[in-house]
Amino acid sequence: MSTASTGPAGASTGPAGAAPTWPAEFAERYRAAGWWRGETFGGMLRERAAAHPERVAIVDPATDRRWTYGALDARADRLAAGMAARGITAGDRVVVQLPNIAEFFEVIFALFRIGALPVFALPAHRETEITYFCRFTEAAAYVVAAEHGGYDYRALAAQVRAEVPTLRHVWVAQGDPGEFEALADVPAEPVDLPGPAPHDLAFLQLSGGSTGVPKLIPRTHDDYMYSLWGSNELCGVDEDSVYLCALPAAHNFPLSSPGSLGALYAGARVVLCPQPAPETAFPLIEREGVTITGLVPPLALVWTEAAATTPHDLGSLQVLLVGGAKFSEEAARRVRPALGCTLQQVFGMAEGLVNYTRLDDPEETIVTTQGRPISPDDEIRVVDDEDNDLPPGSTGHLLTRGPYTIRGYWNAPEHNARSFTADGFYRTGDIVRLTPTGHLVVEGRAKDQINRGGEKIAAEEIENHLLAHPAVHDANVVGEPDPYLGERTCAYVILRAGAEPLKPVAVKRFVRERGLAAYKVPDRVEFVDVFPQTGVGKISKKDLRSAATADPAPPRPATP
Ligand code: OOB
Repeated sequence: MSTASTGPAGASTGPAGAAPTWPAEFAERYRAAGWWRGETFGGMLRERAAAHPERVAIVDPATDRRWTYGALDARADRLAAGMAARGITAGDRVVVQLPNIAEFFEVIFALFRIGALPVFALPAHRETEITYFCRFTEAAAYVVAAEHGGYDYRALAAQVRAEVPTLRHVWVAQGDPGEFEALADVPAEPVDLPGPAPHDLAFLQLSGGSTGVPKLIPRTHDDYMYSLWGSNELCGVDEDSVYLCALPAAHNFPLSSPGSLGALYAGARVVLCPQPAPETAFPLIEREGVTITGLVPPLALVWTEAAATTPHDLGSLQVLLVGGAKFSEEAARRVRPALGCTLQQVFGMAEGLVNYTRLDDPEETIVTTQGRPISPDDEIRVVDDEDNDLPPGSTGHLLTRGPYTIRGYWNAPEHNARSFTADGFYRTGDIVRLTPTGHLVVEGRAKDQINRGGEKIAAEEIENHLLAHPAVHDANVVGEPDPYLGERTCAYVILRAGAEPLKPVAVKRFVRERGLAAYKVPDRVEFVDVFPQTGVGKISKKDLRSAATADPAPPRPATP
């Protein structure tokens, strides 16, 4: 793997890998300030297991398993030994696509122990996305569950393996492994592994993105660990906390804000929720005494409604984190009365910066803002289109730099030149306003992305798939308001002259059959003759968005 500097000026490439990292003076500052504690994930788990081996770390209700810290630690050692014996070494990439099952943690801690890098795919990803992740990262292995949600991941793995020559192993957790090796057969007698250094890369997270293909986000042990303990302090997570992981475990929000990894850092308990509907989550909250969890806005709405009639006692719940997309003030006001807990808004991004409303903020601040940064060293700039700082209180582009915000994507020099300023600020693509108390209010988005109830869709990615249809001349994808999801996708399509007329459903099927996650299939397809243009003749997405909003599709029941 090349370690040449690939980033903008102001960033340097260290031993962390093929991505720009923090310049030495920043790294020194963050260490001196105590933000970077010099810990690794493997070492952290070892310490927690030594301190309280018998405390329960992971509860997996679907299979009725409860792993103590001692058990998780020992399992990670054994799995690391087995993976190492199969040739997985430090720096190797391993695509991990697991549902919310205990093996997720066994696998990632085994990889952390080796210094191999999990690449965090989501269960919703399909052939197109997984093939891309495996190919782009030259992944050595791919870990799946046999089946989940009625979908056979072995069939997906067979397709991916046929296309990606670097993929030496597919390991299947739970169920019949088919033609592949069962994850349960991999563990071996523990061996001594040198392990990574705190400033090394720990894993690659996926960007929500606004480009044709997702970018990969390189996070180090030092920086991510800070976002965990920093979050724990602000969310009141300590060793008596019980965190319910209701969203897909690999997403940055339930992983680290403060998430499952924050809970493990604190020596607390993680309860894995197989799916986030109240029927599944509420009995678990009651049974396990859950104290804190995180949801995207559409789910938070469903929970507040369901709480009114539930027979389950939700009294243990102290904090509900809501983030991933804008939570409306009206919905935010309903949380405390309905669920009897404190709402904490989270405005975060897998690239780094995470903002929280504070538990002791006035209720008005909690319901009207998206919080303020974790760290005193998080630098926030609100700028105009030319990167000029705007007067306090103005609405503008959010740029940020800090001790847990990346300085560049993995192996993406061209994107990096665009997504980061010369002095290392990340261009979030979010339009925000800063209140006098230093809280951020998210006012909109400049990036060409649809935020479908917290799931991010890059317009360009879907447009490229639409353009692959032989009857499609041109396509533009925009977001339109949705009462439940916040936004949903609308594809405007111009057909080729003389092409057979198409039905919207055929276009949707075409996109789905290209092997994409279901949430990326356009909710609505409209055929048009021309696209509106701007003064200089560019296609005006702004006008398309207004058209979609002015002439919305009829409301329909939606799923997040
Ligand atoms: C979280 O991470 P990502 O990487 O999936 O998405 C980041 C983007 C932000 O740039 C922003 O556009 C949007 O999602 N977003 C919000 C928001 N939280 C995220 N927009 C409005 N209000 C909010 N509260 O989504 C994520 C990562 C860590 C913690 C929480 C969310």
